[in-house]
Amino acid sequence: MKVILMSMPDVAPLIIHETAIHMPSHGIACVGANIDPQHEVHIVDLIRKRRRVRAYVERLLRKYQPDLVGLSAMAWQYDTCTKIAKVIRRCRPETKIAIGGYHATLMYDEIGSADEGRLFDFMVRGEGEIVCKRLVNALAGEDALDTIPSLSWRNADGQFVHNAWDGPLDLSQPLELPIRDKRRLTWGYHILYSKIELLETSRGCTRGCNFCSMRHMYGRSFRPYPIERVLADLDDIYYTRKCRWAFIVDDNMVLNPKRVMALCDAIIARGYRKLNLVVQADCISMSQNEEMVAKMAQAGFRSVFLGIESASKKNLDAAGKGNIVSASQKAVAMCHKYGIMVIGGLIFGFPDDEEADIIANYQFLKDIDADAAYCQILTPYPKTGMRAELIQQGLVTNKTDYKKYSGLWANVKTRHLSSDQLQYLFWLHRQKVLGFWRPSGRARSQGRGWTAIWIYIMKPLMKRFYARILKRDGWEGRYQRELQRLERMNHFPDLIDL
Ligand code: B12
Ligand code: SF4
Repeated sequence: MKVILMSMPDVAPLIIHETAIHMPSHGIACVGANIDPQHEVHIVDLIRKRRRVRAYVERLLRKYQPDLVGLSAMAWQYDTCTKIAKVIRRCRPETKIAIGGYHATLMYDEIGSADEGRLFDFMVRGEGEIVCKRLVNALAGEDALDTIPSLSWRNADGQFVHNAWDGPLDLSQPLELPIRDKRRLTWGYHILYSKIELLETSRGCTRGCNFCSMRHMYGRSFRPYPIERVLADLDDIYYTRKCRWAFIVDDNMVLNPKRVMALCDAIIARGYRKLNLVVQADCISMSQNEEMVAKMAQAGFRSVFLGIESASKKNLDAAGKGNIVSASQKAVAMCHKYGIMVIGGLIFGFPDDEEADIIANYQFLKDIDADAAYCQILTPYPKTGMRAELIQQGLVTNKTDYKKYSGLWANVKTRHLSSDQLQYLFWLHRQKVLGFWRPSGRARSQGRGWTAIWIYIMKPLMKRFYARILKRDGWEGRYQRELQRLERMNHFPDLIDL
């Protein structure tokens, strides 16, 4: 069988310009690697082909003539996913199409009964390594569709049959390392123009944030990979791919500090030189475990995405996070003490938010001296507890257009702000309170080249450019330009009219 797995071209630049970070999709790399070796597998990250998506996909289909194309999509990429499925149907009707990833897992019932559901032959719910491996074997006549857990397939009447889920994947079993070799048809992945690869040390999270999709993906579980397997994966990144930056995609790596310390010890013992690790972490674990943070710094952790979410206790309660305000302050201070850069994640648009809360939130990020901001508007992702609550309170203003569910757009209102006001104030106060990015000493030491370009060339030019626009059009005019830019960002001209 010939298989191509694709991730979508849509981007959501919540930290920096959309061209500054392009990382591969770890999902398709893991799924593809575990398909049996007698089949030919290729993977494609369409973020590297954003200019002429349709032409590129058609070229691939003609060249590789796949029997199966697997598409991976989050909620906000589903619209593009259906368009790409249409391109495949038209160009190569004999190719079977499977959809996997977050949207298919959370919305399989709805997709299966909607018109556009006809575009897909299979849906893979949850983790895809074993399901997709068995699906490909079944298409080759060596397995049976009705026995593959978590697979949705069509019966003789064309109706989807949803095989039951059989629990989260056991990560202690032998699983192939993700694809990073020539089976990957796209390349050029980078974080601020340094080559980057992705690494996974665990899956799942047991915390209860009610805006997060994780519980419905994997159940409330935390499953680590064996440390030897993580090291083999890191060796592949460091020695075989000669890559010095690795982004750890774990849902919440720091949940078990003892294990993190054992992992760091193993990485330190390996003696990788100039290794830079980036990870997402929660504030409680980081603030309570100084020894772990110190070890992380020693092992090469340079940047941490910290889920601060809000400076307001009432908002944190609404998010199911508990009061983590002081934990956030402590976690940032702790990271800084050991030279780790903090990208502070904030969420805006909780039910009681007023303009003053938006200002206070940005001010909080500034006061705790986060090195960069990762700010998004509260998004009612499908099947989350937060979505149910917000709908019940009449606060969701866009329930159906998932294309806008990327964190950049206001799909909710608050009790005090309309959706449009929230969108505007979210943007306005970021400009007013945070202003243009001022790289800290930590950021400068991690990227002397690009921070110098930013400080001495880009920033002065942009400042002058925006000052002129501000003078001519005011804040409102500048905002309208920004909205138009965002609207254009994930608009793929050759996918229209499908
Ligand atoms: C790492 C990560 C990031 C990294 C980026 C990594 C990257 N490659 O670009 C950063 C921090 C930059 C990021 C940004 C964003 N992220 Co993010 N991210 C994650 C995280 C933590 C892990 C994703 C991952 O790689 N997992 C490991 C791989 C192996 O698992 P996987 O992708 O699930 O794939 C498995 C299955 O889904 C399935 N599968 C997947 N695709 C396919 C396809 C086929 C054909 C098959 C058969 C199976 C299959 O099999 C895979 C292997 O088991 C998740 C989850 C979480 N806890 O928050 C969120 C998550 C995916 N992100 C999310 C979102 C919304 C975003 C952003 C839009 C902004 C935001 N709000 O944070 C941006 C968009 C980035 C972009 N592409 O432009 C959401 C998606 C929600 C949804 N319902 O759609 C999640 C679930 C978090 C949440 N809010 O709940 N993210
Ligand atoms: S800590 Fe992160 S992964 Fe865990 S539930 Fe909260 S947002 Fe989701």
